Parts: sequence; C-alpha cells; structure tokens
Amino acid sequence: MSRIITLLLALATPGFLRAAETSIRDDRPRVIVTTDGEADDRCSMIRFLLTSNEFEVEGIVNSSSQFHWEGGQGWNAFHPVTWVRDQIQLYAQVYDNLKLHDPNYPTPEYLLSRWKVGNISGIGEDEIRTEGAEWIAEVLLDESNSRPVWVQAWGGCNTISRALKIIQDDHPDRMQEVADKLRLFLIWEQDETYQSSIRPNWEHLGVPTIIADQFDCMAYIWPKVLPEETKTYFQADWMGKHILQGHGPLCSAYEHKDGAFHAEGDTPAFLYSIPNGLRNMESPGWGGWGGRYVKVRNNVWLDPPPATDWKHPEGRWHFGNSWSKQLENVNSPAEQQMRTAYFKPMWRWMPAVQNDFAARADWCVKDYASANHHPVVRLKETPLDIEAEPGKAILLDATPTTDPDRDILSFRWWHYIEAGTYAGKQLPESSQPKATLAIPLDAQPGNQIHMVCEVTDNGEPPLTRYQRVVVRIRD
Ligand SMILES: [Ca+2]
Ligand SMILES: [Ca+2]
Repeated sequence: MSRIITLLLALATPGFLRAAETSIRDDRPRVIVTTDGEADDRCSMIRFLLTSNEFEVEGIVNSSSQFHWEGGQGWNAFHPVTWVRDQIQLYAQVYDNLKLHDPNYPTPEYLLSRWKVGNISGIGEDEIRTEGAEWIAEVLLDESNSRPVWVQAWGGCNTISRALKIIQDDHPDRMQEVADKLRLFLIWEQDETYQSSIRPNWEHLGVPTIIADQFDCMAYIWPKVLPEETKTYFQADWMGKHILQGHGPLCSAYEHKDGAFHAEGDTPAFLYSIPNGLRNMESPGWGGWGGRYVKVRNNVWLDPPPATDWKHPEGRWHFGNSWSKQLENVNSPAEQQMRTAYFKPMWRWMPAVQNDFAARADWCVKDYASANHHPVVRLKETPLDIEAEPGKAILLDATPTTDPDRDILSFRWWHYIEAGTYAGKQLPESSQPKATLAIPLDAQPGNQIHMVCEVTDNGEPPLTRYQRVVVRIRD
C-alpha cells in the first residue's frame, strides 16, 4: 500500500521524469533500527534518514542501553524519545528534493507510522510488552512477507529480546520460521539480554548474528584510531563544506564537534545493509561497508582478532572487554600498527562512505542535474559466482557499466584477499573495465577467490559502487 502511495506522490512531482530512471524497487533490504538516542545515534539517524531510499524501513524503535535509560542521571540521562519524530519532521522539509534524486525515499508520514517506543525504562528491561517490542514481533510474524529483516541494535538488545519473547510465548511453533527471517546486527551487547535471553532461546536456531566492535573507529575515538589519509573526511573543513553548511535543515541539525565529525558508532549497523554491490549480506565473512567478521559459534560472527593469540570472549562482547577499548590508547608503534590493521575492515571503505553521505546531503538542496548519483555497475558474460580450475583464465567484464550523470568512470578490479580462502599471494589488479583473472596454480579445491569491481565516477563528490564476483576452485 505505502509503496503505491510513494509512487503516486512521485508521479505528481516535476522531478519524476529524471528520478524515474531509477524505478521503484521492492527488493530492498528490510530493516528495523533500535536506538538508545545517544548523541551519536542522533548523528547516525540523520545519515540513516538520508539513506532510507536504500531500505524498506520496517521500524525505528526507541530502546534503552547500559549507557542511557529513562531515569538515568548525568551522562546516563535518556534523551526524550521525541527526537526521532523531530528528525523525521526535518526530513519532511527536504523530502520533496530528495525525491528528485530517487523515488524510493519513503514519505515522512510512512516513517512516522514506523516509529515506535520500545523498552526504555531501565538497563536491559525486557519484561514489559511495549509498543516497540510488539511491533518488531508483528513484522517478524507477518506471513505475507518472507524476506529477511535486518534488526539493528544501536543500543541495548532489550526491546529485541522482548519481541522475541513475545514470539516464543505466543507462537512457540513459529520460532524456526522467524529465526529463518531474522538477521541481527548488534553494536556491542549494550545490556545483558543477548546472553540472558536471546542466546539461550534463539542462537541454536541459526539466526545470522553480527556483534560488532570494529564500529568503534566511527565513534568518538576516530581521531585516535583512523589512519591519517581517511581523517580528512571527518575533519571540520570537509564536514562543514559537504554536510553542515548549505545542505538544508536536516543536515544543519547534525550534532558536530567544533565543526568536525563527532561520532556515529551505530552507523555501521546500516552501512552493512546498503545494497552497494559488495554482496556482504550473503555472509558476514565477506566484508563490506559495515565491516568484516568471523564465525565464532552457531551463526554468530564477531570481529577478526588483531593477532592470532587474541581469543574471543565466551560470553558478552561489550564495552568492558572490547578489543577496540584495549587498543584505544596503545603507544608503541607495533601496537598502533596492530590497531590500524584491526579497524581496516571498516576504514578501508571510509572515503567512499563519506562521499556517499556528501552526495545525499547535496540531494537535500540541489536539482538532479546539479548533483551526483552513483554509477550502476553491470557485468557482461561474467557470472557473480564462478567455478574454475587452477590455471584457467577468467574474463571479468564490466564494460556495460553506466553512470546516470554520464560521468567519466574509473575501474578497479581487485582481489579482496581477506574475504576469500585462497592462501596464496594477493593477485594483481586491473584498472580496465575488462580484465582477465588467471587462477593461480596453487589454489586448492574449495578455495574462494573474491574479486571486486570498484567503479568511481568523476562527479562531485565522487561516488563509488561495486560488483563482487566469487570464484570457487573446482577439483
Ligand atoms: Ca547508541
Ligand atoms: Ca555520477
């Protein structure tokens, strides 16, 4: 229903003819955000709203965390839940302009209808059947839509926990069906409820679950831990020019720190669900804008260890035992190098991530012809999944790639070695749209070699999209 309304509204808009070049899509990732409303959540939400054309937003739900809850004092104070409504109202002021750039932006009315208040009254409170918990349960139980739902915890897991308890209490026979649909992306375990309730009742059902720590390089510690070459995109000059000034009321409400990026620790939870061609949603081990993870038990994925002798915790993965926190203030060059490598699965994408943000900020105020839009990477006679023997030459052909602005495109076919299982050396890259991959003779049967076609346009800001091809070695 809402999609039809969006389409009708788009048809009534002067910019529709240009924007219609991208059609209304109904295969977008379904997402539910739960947020504790910390200052950095409020920054993340502005970026999330500007990215909401990429998702089917099923819910935005206030929740508590170990850091913030209703009744918390001082630093633990809880920001009044209405901040979500306030931001959607600012979004409403730029919505008509955003729609010139993509008809998939949801209406402000639709977003408001998906805003619910969950469990906020204490740390890890998951007993009350709140509106937010009921809503998450309803979405997961909706039999009319079997597509996966990415449920993100930007704060505690307590409202998600309550939602899953509702399903367990009222529909115990449907738990496996819900588990098959559910995907979890947790920014740490910001309360005890994953361990006390979700893990014992749901983990064995195989729910794909990412519990992230590497997100922290986009949180408050970014000036310490990001490599110098990426810091430019977070400093005051860049933020002022591309986001804060001259980009309309939603971007000017962004809570900066002396003009610079402050923190968006929760942003990786939805960066992960942007369908940018990296295909990371197929496996947390494949890596993408939301980081790269390793499986530690059942279908639970945590961060790759900074060194082989660092072991994942048996229990909760949180602020108190986080590797990010252990590495935050190291001084020796060797440890600092380890820290940089630890966060690389996240920061390696940051120039593209920040330019993506800047383009969306432009979409708030510019017409279609004055703004930039992402290239559309297309392959020819190159399947996304290939089986091949060692020694074989494989054609990788991205020549049909286009750009909606007819920008000049630069191509890079590169071997994402960390994502694959081939144990040899990094394979050579190509700067041509058409490349040949020679499968190394020492590749072993069953190995995966991940090749990424990265395409960047010459617009302002430059925008990047990808297509990953996975080669599996045959006997
Ligand atoms: Ca948060
Ligand atoms: Ca472009």
